[in-house]
Amino acid sequence: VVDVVALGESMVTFLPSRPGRLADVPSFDRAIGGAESNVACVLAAAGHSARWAGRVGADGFGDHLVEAIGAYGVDVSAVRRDPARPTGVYFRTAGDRATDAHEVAYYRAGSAASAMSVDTMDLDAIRSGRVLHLSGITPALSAGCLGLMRELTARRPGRPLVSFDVNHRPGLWRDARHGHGPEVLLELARGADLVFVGDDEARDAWGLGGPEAVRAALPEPELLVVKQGASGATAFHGTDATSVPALHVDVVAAVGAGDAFAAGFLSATLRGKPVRERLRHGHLWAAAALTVPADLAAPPARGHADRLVALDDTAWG
Ligand code: KDG
Repeated sequence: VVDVVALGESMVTFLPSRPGRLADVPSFDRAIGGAESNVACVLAAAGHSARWAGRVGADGFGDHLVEAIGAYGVDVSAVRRDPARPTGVYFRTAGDRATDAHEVAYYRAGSAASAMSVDTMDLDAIRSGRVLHLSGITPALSAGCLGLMRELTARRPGRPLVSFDVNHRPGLWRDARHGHGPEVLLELARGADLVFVGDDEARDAWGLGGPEAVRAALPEPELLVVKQGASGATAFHGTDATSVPALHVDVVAAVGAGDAFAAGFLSATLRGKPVRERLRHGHLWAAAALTVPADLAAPPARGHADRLVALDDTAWG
């Protein structure tokens, strides 16, 4: 059994060659993006078995994604090629260091991934891991994608541990006719076993202020992780709450840090680590991603990460 299956849209990502407004950047470097495949890539790089399930076009960008994600050691056998629709791509600018304000231009409407549904995807392959990792980006893509997400988050005996990163992308929901983002995200999160959400997302989407308010609105998941940016993260497990401060790093680009956090937390979960250590692994892996311009950074080596995680509270304060 594969450790983790991650389902979602991956896109070819174009990173700016220099800082500035989208209107002014003259050239871009190709990279890969997609929150869920990022999680799969980081986990595979850390020695876990991971599969990415998605849909890409029968085009060169689709070839590139399948090859590049496969090169991380991720199993891409559940990726479907769509001859009728293109692979999504997106461009972004460099974030302002202080505010991380950056522009994102998506070219993904009508993409191959937006045609994911219960009819076009192999549900057995998607459910075959110990963990199924999903995000709130997928339901924004189309009615069929939302239907697929509802099916995968329905509580059923024998399902894998369902991990859900809320990943609220208001820009993707703005024109969506098939649902209202905040409502859909809350509904899907209720069906998950493990939920990751930023306190900023919870405030913007649901008007909830602070981790306790988020837990009160989301009592169903066995484990709820509320990320509080540079200050840390709090995990709610039953009636327990565990908070761990984040590491202080010089941020180069925040994109991908949430995915790395989820990957680190999931890795420690798969290894049976206690909640505090899972949070610390999340922070360590996020720190690696925060300090590179691309979405993806190599995760810290296992032995090294375990030693850092084992340091006492004074080192983590
Ligand atoms: O978490 C990083 C992602 O935001 C990025 O890779 C693009 O998946 C993406 C999205 O839809 O925003």
